[in-house]
Amino acid sequence: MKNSNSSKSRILIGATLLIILLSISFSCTKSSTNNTPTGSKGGSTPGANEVWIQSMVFDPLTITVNTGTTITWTNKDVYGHTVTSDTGVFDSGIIDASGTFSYTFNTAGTFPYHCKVESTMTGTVIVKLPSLGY
Ligand SMILES: [Cu+2]
Repeated sequence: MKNSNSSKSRILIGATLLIILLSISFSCTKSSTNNTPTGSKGGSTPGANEVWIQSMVFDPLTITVNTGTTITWTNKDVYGHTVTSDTGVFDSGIIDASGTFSYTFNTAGTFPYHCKVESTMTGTVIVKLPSLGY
């Protein structure tokens, strides 16, 4: 009688521990999916290879990438902007609010650009050959 009681309570303790463990692992799973996203996926800062057009500023002002990289500009303002190469390499045309423009940089070099709507808005893309790692 006493024996069966204590084994019951042992089972109860085991079940309680299991529930605690499960809820801990559940909350871990939850927090990992709640990781702060970056970039246009919903974060508050531009992600890799992204430039945000925000408050009439290109953010980051200068972005450095390897050749072959596609950069995406996202217009976070409520009015249109352009991403226009100073040397005629690329021109987005008007990017509407929440619109994006992407360009793949296959040639190394420095590419200054501006916004045709507000000439005070300027930015620079620096494209480098990938490091060979030795
Ligand atoms: Cu602009």
